[in-house]
Order: sequence, then structure tokens, then C-alpha cells
Amino acid sequence: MMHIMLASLGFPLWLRISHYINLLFIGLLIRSGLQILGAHPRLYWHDSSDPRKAWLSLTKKKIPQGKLYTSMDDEVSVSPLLGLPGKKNLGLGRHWHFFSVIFWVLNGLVYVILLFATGEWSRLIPTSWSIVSAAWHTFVTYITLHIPPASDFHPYDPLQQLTYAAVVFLLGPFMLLTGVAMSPAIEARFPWYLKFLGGKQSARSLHFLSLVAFTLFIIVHTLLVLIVHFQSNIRDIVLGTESADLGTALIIAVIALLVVAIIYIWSSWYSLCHRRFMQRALGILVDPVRHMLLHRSVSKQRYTRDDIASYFWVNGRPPCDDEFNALAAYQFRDWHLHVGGLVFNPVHLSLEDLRSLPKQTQITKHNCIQGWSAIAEWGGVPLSEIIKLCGAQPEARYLVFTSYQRGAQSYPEASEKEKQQYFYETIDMRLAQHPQTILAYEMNGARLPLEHGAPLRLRVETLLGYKMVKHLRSIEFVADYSHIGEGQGGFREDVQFYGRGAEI
Ligand SMILES: Nc1nc2c(c(=O)[nH]1)N[C@H]1C(S)=C(S)[C@@H](COP(=O)(O)O)O[C@H]1N2
Ligand SMILES: [Mo]
Repeated sequence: MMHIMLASLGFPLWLRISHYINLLFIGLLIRSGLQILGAHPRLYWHDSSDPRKAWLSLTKKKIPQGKLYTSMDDEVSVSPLLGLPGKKNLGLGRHWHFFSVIFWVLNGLVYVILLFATGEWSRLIPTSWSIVSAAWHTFVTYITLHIPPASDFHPYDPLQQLTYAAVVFLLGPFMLLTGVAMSPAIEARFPWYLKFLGGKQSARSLHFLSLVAFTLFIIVHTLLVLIVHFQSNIRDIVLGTESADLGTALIIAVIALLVVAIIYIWSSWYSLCHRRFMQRALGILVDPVRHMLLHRSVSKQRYTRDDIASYFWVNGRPPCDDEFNALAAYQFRDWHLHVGGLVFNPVHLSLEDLRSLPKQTQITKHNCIQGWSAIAEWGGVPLSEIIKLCGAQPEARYLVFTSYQRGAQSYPEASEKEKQQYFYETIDMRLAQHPQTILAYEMNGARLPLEHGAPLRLRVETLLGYKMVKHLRSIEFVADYSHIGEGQGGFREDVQFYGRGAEI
């Protein structure tokens, strides 16, 4: 009785629309996800991200011995057919991923709310264990290359119902939970959550495996729609009832799929041609959402010495200018950090001066935007001490950290002009005052090694690695950063179109 009643409901318009919106955004999510994966095409179960211990390497690149090899060297170019937007565009791929996930989640919420509000849920969520044996029966039917009779569908067959319920209520949320776990702000604020998932790299691997599961589901789902009672299916999917006109259903389906295909092609093509425009346009939505959800989180990381990684990728090669080499040759005895801009007392601090200020050590996890992570102990001066020393003027809103190192060492694919520019990044006053924001001169109890940023680097433990400028030259307090570089807030934002905030 129940079945007949529900089947007669057909498929309401809201359900068909949300199915279509879901299809559109899932495609954008998968494609931008592949783009992100290409930035570090190795998967691990352990947070030291040791490439020799990767369980999956989707690259033929080998790590050369005895030569500095950076994670930027390891990035692979993704075909625009697979990735969104394609080529080496991690920054834009992430923008598309976060832009799409906002709509995907909203669409999913509307769907679930309406599912329960209209009683449609009872077609999806099993209410009796007998469905398991019924689903097994259907499975055997399919696996022996038979097709269940139309009467088995009310409107779903038992196997279909179980699978849909699992995808909607288990796989979907699992993708979100593992995705969120990769945010350094979430990791820093809720280290227990990451422990629960087995760490950042295991969350990343699980996120990838759920992508594989999702992709398999989509393939099988589409094939079965095409093979098993196709004419009824297409009427149901498009017009909501099996008594609808087949021709109309087919025409609408073809047009709807063409629209999706055009959006997929356009999104890659337009993003590749107008990278700055797309960075800004997608940022209009992504930046405030990210800022609102994650910017306030303060790092509560407290790892132990046993957690310290045996492998720590390098990103950004040491500077090679004569000026820097001369400083390095004397163990940075003549090096000074210049602190100026909108402050009451500009200061020049030597390493000795910095060492005489209060020292803080912290064992925290570094998260590179490309995907790898590693735990280390950092020792240095809390940035708040420097702010106290120089006194920020009330108009000061941001701190600009400039390196001795130039674009050529940060991003080999930069233009000639960008290669000459000094690497810089900005953070705001709030982040600067965080208890775990420090200027580190030590790593794992020893002097900061050259490749990890000697003589001094920034550590902000709720952000991605690209914000943590190595080989510091100066800190400038400013009211606004739009006049610096390309005005996006940092070298990697200017040149590689990374996001303005680095909390995810
Ligand atoms: N000066 C400078 N600082 C930099 C970079 C760089 O290229 N130049 N790369 C950033 C990026 S993307 C990361 S992930 C970290 C890497 O730090 P590590 O080399 O100590 O692992 O440094 C950040 N700081
Ligand atoms: Mo990075």
C-alpha cells in the first residue's frame, strides 16, 4: 500500500532540480579536486608526508638524491579535460573547489530538508532490515546479467535504495568531514578531530578514496539508468512521471546535459584566459565565507617530540644573491630585521637582539597549500613581543613580511619580472597577535636550517605554509596592502593566484 502511494507521488520538481544542480556541482568539485591533487600527487597515511612512504604516487617524477628538490618541483600539470581549470593552477582550482562546495552544500541542505518535509524520505531511508536480503537478491540479479522487472522499482529497487541512502547520508557527509579536516585552521583549533581521523594525510587520503567511491557510483548509476528501463528512467528524471512524453523528456535531457558541458568547458577556458579576473570573481564569495568560518580560530596545537616528522619537504629555495650569501657566510652576524611602517619606534634587530627577547617553542604541524604536511618544533620570539617593542600605530591593520629571497627561487615558472621581485606575504593584526604566531630562529632545537628559512622565518599556525615567509628581511606595518605588488596580499597570491586568506 505504502509503496503504491509513494510511487504515485512521482518525482516532484524540487527533487529533479536539486538532482540536476547536484550533477553540475559534483562535476565542478571533481574536476577542481583533481587540479588540487595535481599540486602534490602523492598520498600518505602518515603526516610526515615522506615520499618514500607514499601509498599512492600519481606522478613519474623521482626525488633526486643529493640535490634540493622542492614541492613546487613536484607539482604536475593537469589536462584541462580532467582538471578545473587545468595546467598548473592550484590557486584557481581551489577557488573553484570552494566556490562549488558552497553551492553543493546549500543544494544538499535544501534537498534533505525537503526530503523530510514532504515525506519523500521514506523512499530513500530503509525502515526494515529485510531490505538487506532484498538488496542482495537484486545484486545477484544484476551480477548474473539479468534486469529486475519494472515491478521491483517502488520507485527504487532495494539495492538502489540502499546505495542512494548510503551516498546521500554517508558518503556525502564523509567527503565534507574529511575535506574540512584538511583546513589548517580546523586542525590547529581542534587537534583531537584530526587525531580521530588519523591525521591530515589520512584525512586527505580518505577524501581521495571517497572521490574514487563517488566516481564509481556515478559511473554505475549512469550505466544502470541507461541500461535498465531507460525510457521510464528518463521520463522520471526529467518530467517526474513515467506517463510523460518520451520525446519531450529526451529533448530536455539533452539540452540540460549540453548546458552542463558548456559550463564545464567555459569554466576551464575562461579561467585559463582570465586568471586574475577569476581569482577576484570567485573570491567575492569564497573569501568572506572562509573568513567568517575560520579566521577567528586560534591554534591549540601541542604535539610531542615523538610526533616530529623525519621528513620535511622544502618549498622555496634559499636566496642566492651576493648580499644574502655574504650574510650567511658570517652566520648572519651582520643580518638585521627591519621593523617599520606605521609604528612609533622603528627597530633594527640582530639575531642576538631577537634571542634576548622572550623565547617560545611550539611543536606544530606545517600544512603546505599543495597538500603535504609535517610536524616540527619551532623556537623563536612571539610576534606580539615585537609589536610591543615598536608600538603599532592605530591605523596599522596589516603586517607585510618581506624576504631576502626572490620569485625565481619561489616559483620557477614566474615571468622575468616576477622572478626579480622579493617574496612577501601579509597577515592582519589579529593573526599577528595569536599566541602561536612567532618569528622562528630555531627548528627542532637547532638553528633554523638554510632551506627552512635561515636566519628567521614567520610561523602562523592556523594558516597554510605559503604565508610563513622564510629568510626575513623586514616587517612593515601598513593600513592597506593594495599598493604592494599586484595588490593581492602576497607573492603567491599575486603570481600564482592563491587565495587571500590561508585558513583552508
Ligand atoms: N621566502 C620564502 N618563504 C616561503 C616560501 C618561499 O618560496 N619563499 N614558500 C612558502 C611555502 S609555499 C611553504 S609551504 C613554506 C615551506 O617551508 P619549508 O621550506 O620550511 O618547508 O614556506 C613558505 N615560505
Ligand atoms: Mo606551500
